[in-house]
Amino acid sequence: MASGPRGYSEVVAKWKVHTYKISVFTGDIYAAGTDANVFLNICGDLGDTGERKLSKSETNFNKFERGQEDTFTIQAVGLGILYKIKIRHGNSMISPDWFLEKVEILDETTEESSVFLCERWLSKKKEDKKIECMLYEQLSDPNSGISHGVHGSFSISNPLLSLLWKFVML
Ligand SMILES: [Ca+2]
Repeated sequence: MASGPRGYSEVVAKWKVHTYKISVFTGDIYAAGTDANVFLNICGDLGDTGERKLSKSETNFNKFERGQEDTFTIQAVGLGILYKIKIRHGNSMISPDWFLEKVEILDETTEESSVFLCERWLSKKKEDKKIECMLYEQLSDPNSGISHGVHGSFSISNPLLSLLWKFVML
């Protein structure tokens, strides 16, 4: 196909399927666990996964229990640099309230990992009574040198900023 469109290989690269390893950490505090369904949407600068249900934990039969790490694998077209996730639960079952510590996502194709701190309740009864939240990437990109490092320590050392950063809600 000598007359094929230019840039074809870049298009293929962008749409190549990536494997994302998702680790969900439930807080180690009283009644932190949930049996409700949990849904996740991962957003990168090239696109998002759409909402995916986290159904089968690869590490635990009963997922999202206190102090646990549950891992899931999903596949999606390359999302680019991950900067935001949206996570929620369906508020089903007897005690759906969930204290989500953090979510870590590893792009197995690029070997880049991203951390999304939550450290709050997703509950109709606690804190702001929301069961969904938007979390932004907090840690600096380990591959990108000093300027990101400065940014990272600034956001940690400034309590107000880190609080705002942590609780950016829908
Ligand atoms: Ca559970």
